[in-house]
Amino acid sequence: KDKRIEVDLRKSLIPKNQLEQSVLFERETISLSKKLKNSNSGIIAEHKRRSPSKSVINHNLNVQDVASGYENAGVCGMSVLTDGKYFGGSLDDLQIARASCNLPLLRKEFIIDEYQIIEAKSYGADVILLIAAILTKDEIKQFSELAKTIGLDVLLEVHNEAELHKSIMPSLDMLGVNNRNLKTFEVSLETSKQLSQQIPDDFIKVSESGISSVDAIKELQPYGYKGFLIGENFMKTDNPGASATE
Ligand code: IGP
Repeated sequence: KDKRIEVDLRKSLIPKNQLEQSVLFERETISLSKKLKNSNSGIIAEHKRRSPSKSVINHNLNVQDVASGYENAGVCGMSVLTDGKYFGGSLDDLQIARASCNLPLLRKEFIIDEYQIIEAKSYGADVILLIAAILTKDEIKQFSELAKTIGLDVLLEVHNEAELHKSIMPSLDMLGVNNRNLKTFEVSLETSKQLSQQIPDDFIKVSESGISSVDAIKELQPYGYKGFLIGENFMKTDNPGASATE
């Protein structure tokens, strides 16, 4: 409900057609799914200041340094939290990241309205996240088709079999399995392992959350995972880029 109010407010401040005329909206996007397909350690490194499960992760870094650090580390893509209420992020963070690196950027947000997809592109994103737990099948279809029309990749996030089965459709590029249980905040890589066989081969598989070591990546690769979304483990250090290099 808060998101609804927030989105409606922004919509009245900056109408959609104004976003569509922005310089970044015209920019040619970079495909994260194509990059992951051709990589063998597909790290998507996240900028995350705080989270509901951990509260403060890191408040002392600026987005420029994090973005250029991740790029120098050779990661495949960067995820930028734009949600303010729970994660302390903003659209400014996304725009600053865009100006600071040439990595494909994922707008990490609770998307509930088409407006946020237009917004994602006009602030420099290449990829959007859609969360199956908060969307109907029709919304997933409508939102992912819009994203594809404007040249954005789509990462669809699931937590369980029911969410996965309602979501499989051709307008998605990547299927992400979130290892964090949204109710208990517990993380288990078993979630990724269990759901992997049910994800058709034409989608790039991404494992999200709770990945804290190279060993975890090695453990997940045999299950077909090509992408690994890592936030806290990098952001809790003084130099996220250096931690992503290891
Ligand atoms: C990163 P971690 O455990 O490495 O910090 O997790 C990412 O997967 C997590 O931030 C995330 C998320 C989300 C955040 C996954 N899905 C949806 C907000 C909304």
